[in-house]
Amino acid sequence: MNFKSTVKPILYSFRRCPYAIRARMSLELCKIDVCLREINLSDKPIEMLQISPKGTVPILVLPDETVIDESLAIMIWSLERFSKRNKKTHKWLEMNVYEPSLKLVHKNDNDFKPLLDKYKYCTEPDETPNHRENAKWFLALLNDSLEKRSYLLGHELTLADIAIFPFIRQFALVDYDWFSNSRYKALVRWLQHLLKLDCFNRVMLKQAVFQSAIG
Ligand SMILES: N[C@@H](CCC(=O)N[C@@H](CS)C(=O)NCC(=O)O)C(=O)O
Repeated sequence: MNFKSTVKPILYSFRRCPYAIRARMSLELCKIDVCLREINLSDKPIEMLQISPKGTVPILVLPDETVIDESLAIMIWSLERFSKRNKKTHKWLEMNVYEPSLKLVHKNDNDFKPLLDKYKYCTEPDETPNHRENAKWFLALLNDSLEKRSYLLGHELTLADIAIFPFIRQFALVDYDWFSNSRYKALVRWLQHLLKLDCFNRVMLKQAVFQSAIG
Protein backbone atom coordinates (compact mmCIF):
# COMPACT_ATOMS: atom_id res chain seq x y z
CA MET A 1 0.00 0.00 0.00
CA ASN A 2 1.30 3.44 -0.90
CA PHE A 3 1.54 5.82 2.08
CA LYS A 4 -0.45 8.44 0.16
CA SER A 5 -3.53 6.24 0.10
CA THR A 6 -3.88 5.56 3.81
CA VAL A 7 -5.68 7.72 6.33
CA LYS A 8 -3.81 6.52 9.37
CA PRO A 9 -0.27 7.77 9.99
CA ILE A 10 2.38 5.16 9.16
CA LEU A 11 4.99 4.30 11.77
CA TYR A 12 8.19 2.60 10.68
CA SER A 13 9.47 0.86 13.76
CA PHE A 14 11.75 -1.79 15.16
CA ARG A 15 10.31 -3.67 18.12
CA ARG A 16 13.33 -3.58 20.46
CA CYS A 17 14.64 -0.12 19.58
CA PRO A 18 14.35 2.11 22.67
CA TYR A 19 13.61 5.18 20.53
CA ALA A 20 10.83 3.32 18.73
CA ILE A 21 9.46 1.95 22.02
CA ARG A 22 9.06 5.45 23.45
CA ALA A 23 7.38 6.69 20.28
CA ARG A 24 4.98 3.72 20.17
CA MET A 25 4.14 4.15 23.86
CA SER A 26 3.38 7.81 23.48
CA LEU A 27 1.16 7.18 20.45
CA GLU A 28 -0.59 4.39 22.33
CA LEU A 29 -1.11 6.49 25.48
CA CYS A 30 -2.50 9.30 23.32
CA LYS A 31 -4.82 6.78 21.60
CA ILE A 32 -3.45 7.52 18.15
CA ASP A 33 -3.96 4.64 15.82
CA VAL A 34 -1.14 4.06 13.36
CA CYS A 35 -0.35 1.62 10.62
CA LEU A 36 2.75 -0.05 12.06
CA ARG A 37 5.51 -1.18 9.73
CA GLU A 38 7.96 -3.37 11.62
CA ILE A 39 11.25 -3.28 9.77
CA ASN A 40 14.46 -5.22 9.71
CA LEU A 41 17.35 -2.84 10.43
CA SER A 42 19.66 -4.82 8.18
CA ASP A 43 17.24 -4.78 5.26
CA LYS A 44 15.43 -1.44 5.34
CA PRO A 45 12.52 -0.94 2.94
CA ILE A 46 13.37 1.33 0.04
CA GLU A 47 10.30 3.51 0.59
CA MET A 48 11.44 4.16 4.16
CA LEU A 49 14.86 5.32 2.96
CA GLN A 50 13.22 7.50 0.34
CA ILE A 51 11.08 9.13 3.00
CA SER A 52 13.95 9.57 5.48
CA PRO A 53 17.41 8.92 4.00
CA LYS A 54 19.13 8.89 7.40
CA GLY A 55 17.56 5.47 7.83
CA THR A 56 16.77 5.46 11.54
CA VAL A 57 13.55 4.37 13.22
CA PRO A 58 11.07 5.46 14.37
CA ILE A 59 9.61 7.43 11.48
CA LEU A 60 6.07 8.71 11.47
CA VAL A 61 4.51 9.62 8.14
CA LEU A 62 1.32 11.65 8.42
CA PRO A 63 -1.51 11.39 5.88
CA ASP A 64 -0.51 14.83 4.52
CA GLU A 65 2.99 13.32 3.92
CA THR A 66 4.68 15.23 6.74
CA VAL A 67 7.60 13.12 7.95
CA ILE A 68 8.66 13.09 11.62
CA ASP A 69 11.85 11.08 11.96
CA GLU A 70 12.95 11.80 15.52
CA SER A 71 11.42 9.83 18.39
CA LEU A 72 11.10 12.78 20.76
CA ALA A 73 9.40 14.82 18.05
CA ILE A 74 6.94 11.94 17.51
CA MET A 75 6.20 11.89 21.24
CA ILE A 76 5.60 15.64 21.28
CA TRP A 77 3.47 15.44 18.13
CA SER A 78 1.30 12.76 19.76
CA LEU A 79 0.82 14.87 22.90
CA GLU A 80 -0.09 17.92 20.83
CA ARG A 81 -2.52 15.88 18.77
CA PHE A 82 -4.10 14.55 21.97
CA SER A 83 -4.40 18.12 23.31
CA LYS A 84 -6.06 19.31 20.11
CA ARG A 85 -8.53 16.44 20.06
CA ASN A 86 -9.44 16.88 23.71
CA LYS A 87 -9.35 20.69 23.60
CA LYS A 88 -7.12 20.68 26.66
CA THR A 89 -3.34 20.74 26.93
CA HIS A 90 -1.99 17.28 27.77
CA LYS A 91 -0.57 17.49 31.28
CA TRP A 92 2.86 16.28 30.10
CA LEU A 93 3.09 19.46 28.02
CA GLU A 94 2.53 21.78 30.97
CA MET A 95 5.68 23.81 31.54
CA ASN A 96 6.32 22.59 35.09
CA VAL A 97 6.89 19.04 33.81
CA TYR A 98 7.62 19.61 30.11
CA GLU A 99 10.81 21.64 30.50
CA PRO A 100 12.35 19.36 33.17
CA SER A 101 11.35 16.33 31.07
CA LEU A 102 13.18 17.67 28.02
CA LYS A 103 16.27 18.45 30.09
CA LEU A 104 16.45 14.92 31.47
CA VAL A 105 15.70 13.31 28.11
CA HIS A 106 18.51 15.30 26.50
CA LYS A 107 20.89 14.05 29.18
CA ASN A 108 19.73 10.52 28.46
CA ASP A 109 20.04 10.82 24.69
CA ASN A 110 23.26 12.83 24.51
CA ASP A 111 25.27 11.72 27.53
CA PHE A 112 23.96 8.35 28.74
CA LYS A 113 23.14 6.64 25.43
CA PRO A 114 26.74 6.62 24.11
CA LEU A 115 27.87 5.06 27.42
CA LEU A 116 25.07 2.51 27.24
CA ASP A 117 26.21 1.54 23.74
CA LYS A 118 29.80 1.04 24.91
CA TYR A 119 28.57 -1.18 27.76
CA LYS A 120 26.07 -3.08 25.63
CA TYR A 121 28.33 -3.74 22.66
CA CYS A 122 31.53 -4.38 24.63
CA THR A 123 33.19 -7.54 23.31
CA GLU A 124 35.98 -7.61 25.91
CA PRO A 125 34.60 -9.13 29.13
CA ASP A 126 37.42 -7.46 31.12
CA GLU A 127 36.30 -4.05 29.90
CA THR A 128 32.61 -4.50 30.69
CA PRO A 129 32.81 -3.39 34.36
CA ASN A 130 34.65 -0.20 33.30
CA HIS A 131 31.95 0.70 30.82
CA ARG A 132 29.31 0.01 33.44
CA GLU A 133 31.20 2.19 35.90
CA ASN A 134 31.25 5.08 33.43
CA ALA A 135 27.47 5.01 33.10
CA LYS A 136 26.67 4.77 36.82
CA TRP A 137 26.38 8.54 37.33
CA PHE A 138 23.16 8.53 35.31
CA LEU A 139 21.72 5.56 37.21
CA ALA A 140 22.56 7.39 40.45
CA LEU A 141 20.94 10.60 39.22
CA LEU A 142 17.68 8.82 38.39
CA ASN A 143 17.82 6.71 41.53
CA ASP A 144 18.17 9.79 43.75
CA SER A 145 15.00 11.27 42.25
CA LEU A 146 13.13 8.00 42.55
CA GLU A 147 14.00 7.59 46.22
CA LYS A 148 11.79 10.60 46.94
CA ARG A 149 8.93 9.88 44.54
CA SER A 150 7.39 7.19 42.36
CA TYR A 151 8.30 8.72 39.01
CA LEU A 152 11.23 10.77 37.73
CA LEU A 153 9.58 14.15 38.12
CA GLY A 154 7.00 13.56 40.80
CA HIS A 155 4.16 11.31 41.79
CA GLU A 156 2.82 10.95 38.27
CA LEU A 157 4.12 9.44 35.08
CA THR A 158 5.53 12.00 32.61
CA LEU A 159 7.19 12.21 29.24
CA ALA A 160 10.55 11.77 31.00
CA ASP A 161 9.67 8.32 32.37
CA ILE A 162 8.40 7.00 29.06
CA ALA A 163 11.26 8.52 27.05
CA ILE A 164 14.02 7.25 29.34
CA PHE A 165 12.93 3.87 30.66
CA PRO A 166 13.49 1.91 27.39
CA PHE A 167 17.17 2.85 27.68
CA ILE A 168 17.37 1.78 31.34
CA ARG A 169 15.69 -1.46 30.27
CA GLN A 170 18.48 -2.03 27.76
CA PHE A 171 21.10 -1.23 30.37
CA ALA A 172 19.48 -3.65 32.85
CA LEU A 173 19.30 -6.44 30.27
CA VAL A 174 23.07 -6.44 29.67
CA ASP A 175 23.51 -8.08 33.10
CA TYR A 176 20.18 -8.34 34.87
CA ASP A 177 21.66 -9.99 37.96
CA TRP A 178 24.06 -7.12 38.43
CA PHE A 179 21.33 -4.52 37.87
CA SER A 180 18.70 -6.10 40.10
CA ASN A 181 21.18 -6.56 42.95
CA SER A 182 22.73 -3.12 42.55
CA ARG A 183 22.39 -0.30 45.05
CA TYR A 184 19.97 1.49 42.70
CA LYS A 185 16.96 -0.01 44.42
CA ALA A 186 14.52 2.77 43.60
CA LEU A 187 15.53 2.60 39.93
CA VAL A 188 15.04 -1.18 39.87
CA ARG A 189 11.57 -0.75 41.42
CA TRP A 190 10.67 1.97 38.88
CA LEU A 191 11.82 -0.13 35.93
CA GLN A 192 9.94 -3.19 37.15
CA HIS A 193 6.80 -1.11 37.56
CA LEU A 194 7.04 0.40 34.06
CA LEU A 195 7.69 -2.99 32.47
CA LYS A 196 4.35 -4.14 33.86
CA LEU A 197 2.35 -1.30 32.27
CA ASP A 198 -0.30 -2.61 29.88
CA CYS A 199 0.71 0.05 27.44
CA PHE A 200 4.31 -1.20 27.34
CA ASN A 201 3.23 -4.80 26.89
CA ARG A 202 0.84 -3.85 24.11
CA VAL A 203 3.51 -2.02 22.13
CA MET A 204 5.93 -4.93 22.56
CA LEU A 205 3.69 -7.50 20.91
CA LYS A 206 5.54 -9.17 18.05
CA GLN A 207 4.64 -7.99 14.56
CA ALA A 208 5.32 -9.51 11.18
CA VAL A 209 8.08 -7.72 9.27
CA PHE A 210 6.72 -5.28 6.69
CA GLN A 211 7.17 -6.54 3.15
CA SER A 212 8.07 -3.74 0.82
CA ALA A 213 6.15 -3.60 -2.44
CA ILE A 214 9.18 -1.99 -4.08
CA GLY A 215 12.19 -3.96 -5.18
N1 LIG B 1 17.71 10.33 17.23
C1 LIG B 1 16.94 9.25 16.66
C2 LIG B 1 17.71 7.97 16.88
C3 LIG B 1 16.99 6.73 16.36
C4 LIG B 1 17.94 5.55 16.22
O1 LIG B 1 19.17 5.68 16.27
N2 LIG B 1 17.37 4.35 16.01
C5 LIG B 1 18.20 3.20 15.73
C6 LIG B 1 17.58 1.90 16.19
S1 LIG B 1 17.52 1.78 17.95
C7 LIG B 1 18.35 3.07 14.24
O2 LIG B 1 17.38 3.17 13.52
N3 LIG B 1 19.57 2.83 13.75
C8 LIG B 1 19.82 2.65 12.35
C9 LIG B 1 20.51 1.38 12.03
O3 LIG B 1 20.79 0.57 12.94
O4 LIG B 1 20.76 1.15 10.85
C10 LIG B 1 15.56 9.23 17.29
O5 LIG B 1 15.41 9.70 18.42
O6 LIG B 1 14.60 8.79 16.64
